[in-house]
Amino acid sequence: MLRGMAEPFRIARELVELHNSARRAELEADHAHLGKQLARRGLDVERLTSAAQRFEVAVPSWGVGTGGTRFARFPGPGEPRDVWEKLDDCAAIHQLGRATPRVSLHIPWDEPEDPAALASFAQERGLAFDAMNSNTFQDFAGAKHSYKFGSLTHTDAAVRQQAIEHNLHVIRVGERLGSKSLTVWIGDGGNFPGQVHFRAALERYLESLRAIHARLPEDWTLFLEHKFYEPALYSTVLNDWGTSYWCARELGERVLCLVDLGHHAPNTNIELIVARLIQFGKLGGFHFNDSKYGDDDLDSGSVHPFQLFLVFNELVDAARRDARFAPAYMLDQSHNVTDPIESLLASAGELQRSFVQASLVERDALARYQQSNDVLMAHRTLKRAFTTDVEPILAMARLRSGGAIDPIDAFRASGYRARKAAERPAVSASRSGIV
Ligand code: RM4
Ligand code: RM4
Ligand code: MN
Ligand code: MN
Repeated sequence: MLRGMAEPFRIARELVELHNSARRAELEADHAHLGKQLARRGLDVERLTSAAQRFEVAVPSWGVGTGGTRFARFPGPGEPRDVWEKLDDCAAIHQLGRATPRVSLHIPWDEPEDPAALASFAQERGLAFDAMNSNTFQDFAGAKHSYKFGSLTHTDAAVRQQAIEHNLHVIRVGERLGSKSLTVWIGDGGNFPGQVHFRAALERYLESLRAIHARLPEDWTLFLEHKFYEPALYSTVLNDWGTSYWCARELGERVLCLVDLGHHAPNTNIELIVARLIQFGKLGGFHFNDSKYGDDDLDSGSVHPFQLFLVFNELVDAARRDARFAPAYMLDQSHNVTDPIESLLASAGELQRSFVQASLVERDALARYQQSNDVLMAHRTLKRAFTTDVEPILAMARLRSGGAIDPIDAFRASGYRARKAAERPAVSASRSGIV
């Protein structure tokens, strides 16, 4: 780590204050006006603003680097070159948006040589660590066995053992960072009919997960992340939420399902899956993103904002019924053509927006319309919440939490990216990547 030559550039507090002072009066007027409108519906704008202030979503360490497709990657200027610089970017995101105090690390992409040093580096920047992510979907230099034909479900026990040990290593790193959960996503599956014995592969998955679960620290949670295709393009081992649910149930109480919005076929009713997993007590967390065709190609809320709202509608409903309900929220998206910091700021804001809109749903009225089969009015109840412009609540939440009223404007005005481009000359092999 070549750190310490010159202090890296940080966005000055005064810049954020200047930004806010130019916008504060208009925001106060808009917030007060929205407050009056919401009061007519029996809603308290102050409570909603505090709820928005409490909303948190973790950012993925890999998300601050530019992503790519299987055709090409077009690196952006000033990209972070190591985990330290990634944390600097995550700190800038949290400084302006105030909704992302935790970072989710991918090992070995962001393997810290010294976890204790990384933990205090993060703490100095007001950051902590969220779920750890293991990576057995590619080969790394020095590995004895290849994952070309699978990892935790490989036909060869020695390969499975290597993948198990990797996950245990990730847990150990996470313990030193203060993380409390491990997310396991594998690329295992088949490209040809006949290649994989479906049931035998799932048995091997369970056996490997049992070995990891046996060594899970007592206060940790294990998240199983399903995905219906890619990199395996004919079948995957943990292909859908039903399989994930069954495995989580077989494995034990501290094993929960994680829903990545991009890991379903187009048109899948994801909010219904969310409701089912809540009902069965197995919803552990989310990877948020959006997509038109597949996986994490697009930013949260950019193509299907109504779907995002409907997902949060289930989450808010569940939280009202059970105060302990608190799934882990993470962003997991590939930023190929935008500045990753801007995309992450915007995406965290989109989640917050959906959360606040879902909090506006008049649930007693909705229950009455459902009971009497008043279909149109039930639907309109949701639409009324969804079509409310809650931006003044989001902006006020940021202002009150010490962030920027318009974080993307403030980010651009700060000149952060240009400064980083000067500070961080490109290196040829950046380890940040997302598929
Ligand atoms: C594209 C398209 C082109 C091919 C590239 C590599 O999807 O099919 O024809 O040249 O892939
Ligand atoms: C996968 C999956 C994992 C993520 C990797 C990079 O599709 O979403 O959660 O860690 O991509
Ligand atoms: Mn994911
Ligand atoms: Mn994905």
